[in-house]
Amino acid sequence: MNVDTTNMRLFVLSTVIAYSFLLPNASSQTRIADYRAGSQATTSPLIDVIQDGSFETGSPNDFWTEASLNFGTPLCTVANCSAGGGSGPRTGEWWAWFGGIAEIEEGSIDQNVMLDVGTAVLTFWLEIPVVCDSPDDYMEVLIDGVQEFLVDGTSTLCGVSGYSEQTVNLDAYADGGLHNIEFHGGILATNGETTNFFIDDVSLENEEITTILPGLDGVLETHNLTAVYPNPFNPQAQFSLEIAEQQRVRIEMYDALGRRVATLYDGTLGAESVHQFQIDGTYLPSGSYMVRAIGERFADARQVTLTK
Ligand SMILES: [Ca+2]
Repeated sequence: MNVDTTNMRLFVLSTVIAYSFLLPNASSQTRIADYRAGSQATTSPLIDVIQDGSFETGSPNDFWTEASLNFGTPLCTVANCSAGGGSGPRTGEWWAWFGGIAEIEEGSIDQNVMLDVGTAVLTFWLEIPVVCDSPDDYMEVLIDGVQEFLVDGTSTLCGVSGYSEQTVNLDAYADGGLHNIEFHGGILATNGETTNFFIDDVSLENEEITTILPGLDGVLETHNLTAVYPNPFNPQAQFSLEIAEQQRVRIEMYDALGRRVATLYDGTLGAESVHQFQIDGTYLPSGSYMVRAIGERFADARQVTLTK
């Protein structure tokens, strides 16, 4: 079988897009390479790290630590506590009720959660079904003892029937560590009545963000970055990059001290072509260099030596 290699070669050449660069003098580039600037982030699915956010394992609870000055626990069912002049639970049979007595009352529920590095958003549902007794009555959310949410007796939700959704950004705590989340209420019964804060359906959605640093080879099998050739070179060399999917790509060149000496390309590259890059080290000193290519779905690097 005869293969028309002439036509095949023409076809390959026709898909090559060439880029050529004259590299600047490295001595004029004093900026230390910021490796994070060349990083990319990938995210994982949202994971709710709260255990039993609807309190349906009841009391004593398997996941929440409970405390209440007058009742032993803020966790309630209608059978145990009545509906408190409001909805009772939002879902299921159990909810957390802070208040419920015309005396000084303090209650809390808390649990420890592990948060991956990334984002974290706390969501819960709040109802304050009866007219608030005192502006000083309050319910707060504490993370590691730090107040991140507060509602008190001045809230427009006082006396409103029905739950409303509350969200609190907790990104600052998404650091790969263990954190304590606590709902805590204090009722003073200043005017001889109570204030009721109802909580149900707590979730804490954590989205892990993984940073992929440039230079990690073969993160995804979606590209082909050739070696730089010739190697060693003087003063010109070339390499090519082929990618499986169109994406934004940045190609940078670093010296042996990690200083970026050139940005060879920063923009969108198509998948239909072999992209050929030529570098010219006329104004660079001899030495070892690294060419890093960072796309949205890959990162790769090649070493090359300039010998004059
Ligand atoms: Ca519930």
